[in-house]
Amino acid sequence: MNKTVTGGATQWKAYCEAGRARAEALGNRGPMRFDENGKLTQDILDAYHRAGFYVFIGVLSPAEVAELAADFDRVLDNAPVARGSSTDKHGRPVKFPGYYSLSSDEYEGDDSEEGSAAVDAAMVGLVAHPLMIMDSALRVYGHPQILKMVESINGPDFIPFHESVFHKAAGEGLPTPWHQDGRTHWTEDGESLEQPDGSGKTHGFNLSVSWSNCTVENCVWVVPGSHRRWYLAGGGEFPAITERLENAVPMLLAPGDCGMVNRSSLHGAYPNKSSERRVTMVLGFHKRSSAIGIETTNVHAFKLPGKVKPIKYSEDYVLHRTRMIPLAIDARRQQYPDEVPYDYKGSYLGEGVWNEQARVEISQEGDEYWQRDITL
Ligand SMILES: O=C(O)CCC(=O)C(=O)O
Ligand SMILES: [Fe+2]
Repeated sequence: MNKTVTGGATQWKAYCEAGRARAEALGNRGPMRFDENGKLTQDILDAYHRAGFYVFIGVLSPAEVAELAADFDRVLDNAPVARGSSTDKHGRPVKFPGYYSLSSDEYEGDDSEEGSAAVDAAMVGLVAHPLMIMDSALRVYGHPQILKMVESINGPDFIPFHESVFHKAAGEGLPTPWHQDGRTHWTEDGESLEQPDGSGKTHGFNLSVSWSNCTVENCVWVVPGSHRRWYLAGGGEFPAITERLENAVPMLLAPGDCGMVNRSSLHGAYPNKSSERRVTMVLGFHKRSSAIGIETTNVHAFKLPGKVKPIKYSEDYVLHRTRMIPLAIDARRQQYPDEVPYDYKGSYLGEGVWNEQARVEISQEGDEYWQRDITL
């Protein structure tokens, strides 16, 4: 299957440089470009469907990047001081307890409040459901260019998936194991139901919106073309992240760039041992027709990843969750009155006006908007 490259620091450097050269040669990066019908240009669509990922450069303005970074650093600063703690290191209440994925060796298995290891920001590996936690993230979710791009991939009737912020701290960022996210739309033999041109049922995509430098050392790597076949078919397995796949390509992003990965692609991240942290917000969308009536195991509709529940997606479930799209568009309109907002044509339930009442409604304990996240 995949050939791997092994060795110490020198070989790792060489692997990274070879990966960078493959990334530059792949022809799947550049600014978002649209044709006269407002659709992504065909060369971009072709490159995305061929490689299974695409890098859009310069999507967010430096001002918006700065706002996201500052907002996220406030969230990090308010992380619980220790596992299970309801206060942060400054003694303030944690505004969103339970939404921080905290990881370290000392930390694992230590569930007690007393005697638990202190948490520092570097131990926060993920913050779940940022639309509720960061207004800047909600505004990105309503970004007109991003949504126009999404319409080109999924058609106008697109619906939400799930959102989170990945934080790979400098020097100690944990790896993301090699995996394919899509679990529903494969044949028995592991062939992709998604057609080479993107038609048919799809698993959607993850869009990594970056407000940091995603370098060869800390970024997500993708195996080009791997979205056509499921590694788990016929009792198969994903490679371990200790395996440096010879054909993998780093998804290099500068602050303000967005990397779109087909959820059927094999992707992962090596441990971040570099001096630069990586922060990326992952958001995504599905075709409504790929979700309604589908039975699967949901792994996203929880405060934090790690749980599973069987589910069949009803129209009502999807209509409720889809309200987050017009809400985000409206939140963005209020902050950027000179921008032409995206005109969402899909159906949803509830008011599409962003205000304090909407904020209360989407964060109602036990009925938060993310309780209807859509795993495919
Ligand atoms: O950012 C990462 O390291 C992993 C992201 C990922 O797996 C995804 O977006 O599906
Ligand atoms: Fe993934």
